[in-house]
Amino acid sequence: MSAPLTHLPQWQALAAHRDALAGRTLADLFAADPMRAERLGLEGAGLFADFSKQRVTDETMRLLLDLARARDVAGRRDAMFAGDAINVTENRAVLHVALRAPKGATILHEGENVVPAVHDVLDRMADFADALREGRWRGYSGARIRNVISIGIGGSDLGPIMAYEALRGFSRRDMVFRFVSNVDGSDLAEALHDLDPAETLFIVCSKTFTTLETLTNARAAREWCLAAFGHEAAIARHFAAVSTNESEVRTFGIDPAQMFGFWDWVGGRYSMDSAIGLSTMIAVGPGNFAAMLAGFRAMDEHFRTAPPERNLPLVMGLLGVWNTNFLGAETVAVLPYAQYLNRFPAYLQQLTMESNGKGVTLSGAPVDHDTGAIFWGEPGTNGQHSFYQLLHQGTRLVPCDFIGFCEPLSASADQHDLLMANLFAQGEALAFGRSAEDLRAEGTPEWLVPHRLCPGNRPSTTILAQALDPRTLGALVALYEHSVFTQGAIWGIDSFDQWGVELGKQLATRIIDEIRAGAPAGHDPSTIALIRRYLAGKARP
Ligand code: G6Q
Repeated sequence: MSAPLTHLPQWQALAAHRDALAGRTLADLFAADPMRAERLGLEGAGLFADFSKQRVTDETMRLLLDLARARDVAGRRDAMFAGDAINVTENRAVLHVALRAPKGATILHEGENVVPAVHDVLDRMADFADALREGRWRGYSGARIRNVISIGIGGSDLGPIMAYEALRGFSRRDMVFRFVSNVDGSDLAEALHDLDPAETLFIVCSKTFTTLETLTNARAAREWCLAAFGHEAAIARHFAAVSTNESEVRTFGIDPAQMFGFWDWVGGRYSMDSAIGLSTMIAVGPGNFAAMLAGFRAMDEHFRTAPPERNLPLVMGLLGVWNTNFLGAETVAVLPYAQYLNRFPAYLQQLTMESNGKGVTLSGAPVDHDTGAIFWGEPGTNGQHSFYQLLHQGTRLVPCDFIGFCEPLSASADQHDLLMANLFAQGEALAFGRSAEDLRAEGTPEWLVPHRLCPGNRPSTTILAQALDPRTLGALVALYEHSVFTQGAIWGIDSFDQWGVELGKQLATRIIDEIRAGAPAGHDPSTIALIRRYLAGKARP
């Protein structure tokens, strides 16, 4: 792996192939090969993905798979499943796949099978979730718990909130679930403003239990509880913790009996299926949580065993490399046609951008190519009435991931048909556009033709599943996890660290002291002037 990636013959073959393909549009590719939709439709773990609207040919796929072989993606995948310390900069194993391993499986970490411990925690979570759902777990005053507030940030928040929203249709409708992450006090204030402390349980989710935002919100929540009950003993009935750090959990005052653990081999953004998903389990019940884990597991197995050319995450990851490095796309739009997936793009932003937003290789050398794309998106059809204009006629190439489901969860069948018709229409319009000839034939005046023309040739993937149920959600998340893995393996970067977020944290810690002292110092002139202006504004009556 020492030669720079772009010097590899497999990379250069792809670059030459891209040049040879130049000028051939998606319309040309479909005209020459009407069967491509069949060949480029892949299935796995209950998901179907149509890759035929990507700007590739069989030759592109062959060359991409050559690249995957040259970069030993399969070997690195096996190393992940074997518990090797593939997070090299933190010297850690990356074993989120163990979180969904079945009871009885063996996954070794430093010689020890971690699966029994995973299932012990899952069993404890299930007992606690059932006790809450059945009203056996009562608050300090004896009232039934009706509100669950999850406090966490980043990987300890985005997964739980996304999963809760996604599976709302499966959740307890007589309970309230809210998620607080921002250190902006208004986040907690809004979450609590209409709640009765006697009926409210806080789950403090923090792997390290030292994160400033989470601990600040947790302390404020504690004060809110103490103000209501006037007694420390109330905390034990109204707080649970999810963490790897038992001593900090104790110091905070949460009884370890209500602590649910996980391990340093679970990265924050890969933790929604660990105890970090406790709020999800309380909302949807242990049975549905187990179904979600089964979905994750099915995709893990597919990724591990499916042949490369039929391997969904591998192919999806490789197509991302193709779009980023060979077609020059800078972003990926994630467009779920499911309102319940409204937090899915935000979840994916962390999964993809914190994982693959890296500028050096595993050995510390600067990369000589682009890495992770910018992920963004909104549920369809809302996005159609805002930013899709740029997708259709703008100057940038934005590959899109459309996600849709055959069965509606709550909409009437008719409304669901309408929703799905929009999804199919968008993929078609992006790929094939609208020609000047068509417009003229329709009677469009000549001066308006260039404005109405849609050039097409804009790539997309459409992911279709039967229904947005727990199992499908697990499979969908695992699909993106392993696609991110594939890209990281091709680029030769560490997809599992996140050093870039440290600097801002360190500076903020310094600046808060300076704000409190009213004396900014040691920053650039712009930052000093901004802090001074803030201090002056704050002092104003
Ligand atoms: C995720 C990151 C990061 C982390 C948060 C919260 O991969 O490491 O988003 O999840 O900073 O950290 P704690 O769980 O330790 O509070």
